[in-house]
Amino acid sequence: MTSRRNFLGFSGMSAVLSTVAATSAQAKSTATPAEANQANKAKEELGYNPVRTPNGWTLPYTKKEGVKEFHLIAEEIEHEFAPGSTAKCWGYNGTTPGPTIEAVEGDRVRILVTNSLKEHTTVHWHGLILPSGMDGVGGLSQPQIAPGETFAYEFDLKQNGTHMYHPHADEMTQMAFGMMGMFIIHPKEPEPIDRDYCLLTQNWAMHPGTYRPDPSVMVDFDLWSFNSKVFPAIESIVARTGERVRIRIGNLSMWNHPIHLHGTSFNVTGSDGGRWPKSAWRSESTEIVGVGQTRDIEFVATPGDWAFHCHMSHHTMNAMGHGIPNPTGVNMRGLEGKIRDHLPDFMAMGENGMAEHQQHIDAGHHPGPANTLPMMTGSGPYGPIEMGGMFTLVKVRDDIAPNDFSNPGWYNPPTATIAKRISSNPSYGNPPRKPKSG
Ligand SMILES: [Cu+2]
Repeated sequence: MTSRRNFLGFSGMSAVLSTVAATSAQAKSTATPAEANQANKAKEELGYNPVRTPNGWTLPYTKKEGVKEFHLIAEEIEHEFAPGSTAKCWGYNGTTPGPTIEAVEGDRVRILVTNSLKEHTTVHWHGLILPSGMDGVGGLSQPQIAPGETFAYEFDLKQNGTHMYHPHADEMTQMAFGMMGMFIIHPKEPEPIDRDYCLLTQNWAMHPGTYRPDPSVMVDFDLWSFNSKVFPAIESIVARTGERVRIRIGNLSMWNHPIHLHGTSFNVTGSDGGRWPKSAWRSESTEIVGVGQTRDIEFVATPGDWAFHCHMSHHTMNAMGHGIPNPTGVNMRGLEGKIRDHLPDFMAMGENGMAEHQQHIDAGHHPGPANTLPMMTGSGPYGPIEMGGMFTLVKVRDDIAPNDFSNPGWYNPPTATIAKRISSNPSYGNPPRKPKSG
């Protein structure tokens, strides 16, 4: 099997190139006007503004004698991270992440869990205050749910906030394969939020050329995702100018993620402890969401296309190499022919930095392993964006209808507000440099 490490070693020093053309089109949101109307109706009927799970969905429930009953089914699924990379994953009700569960503080919920896997499982309700026997730790708080069995969890929701669910049975494998979801509990009193989004972070060891995540990997991951998708397949966060937007971020991955939003100073306003009192809010542009934590950020939308991403720069890349010789500054031109005697596919790259990789990918130069995304993907109105992984866009426009979540396309800024070229002469101007001492 080709591992992430040795694959890069032979393919030309640094980048993973793909047989598939880089996906330049952005992920389209699927909301239609009919759905928008439904969302409005839902808001009135529900008494809260439902969360939107980009690329995901919310689990419907039935009300039985005052209890909200949900039904999860744990199962193997075919999952696409972005066009060009699919895998056998495990999830709930046909998706990873599983559907978002949404309810209101004070509700009594019954959650049926059917196990359609070939090994046992449980579900732990991460962050919820509940009876010990409902906590979902296999062997500790309950017998395991054997293949084919259905268990019922039932408890009162005694809090509000941004929570998660995941197995507490063969966790290393089941979570590495994608079994996780968000559990949002709204307060009884509606909150002054216009658009409420939730994103769950995860990492995947999808080694180049393979079709199933590797659960044994601890640090050297290939894909970094929001709601199990990687850029450019992650739906944009859409808002109308002036709206108050909340993004709830949960982390069930193996790394902490410093989540950064461009163009605004957001407030960190909540967590699994609910919406904090204003005195506890913090103004930030980057907030670390630690493993096992959730964080809510809120901001007032300002027009533009704004990058929203993890600030670990390797987490905004797809499959790439670690621990290989650094090619930057190395003249490889003489070397290329000699190496091709042994490795006909070898292409020297990276002498002047890594940006040329996406150009090679877009030009279709260098076939990489099957089912493997390029390191950098996605193009914007001015060229390659050179991002992948945990990267998406906050798209704010003046003319977006309430509850319209469809992708408005690229922002068209006033001409006077775009950075522009004023010289192509490398000796232009006289930029000051710090004088050499001594
Ligand atoms: Cu990260």
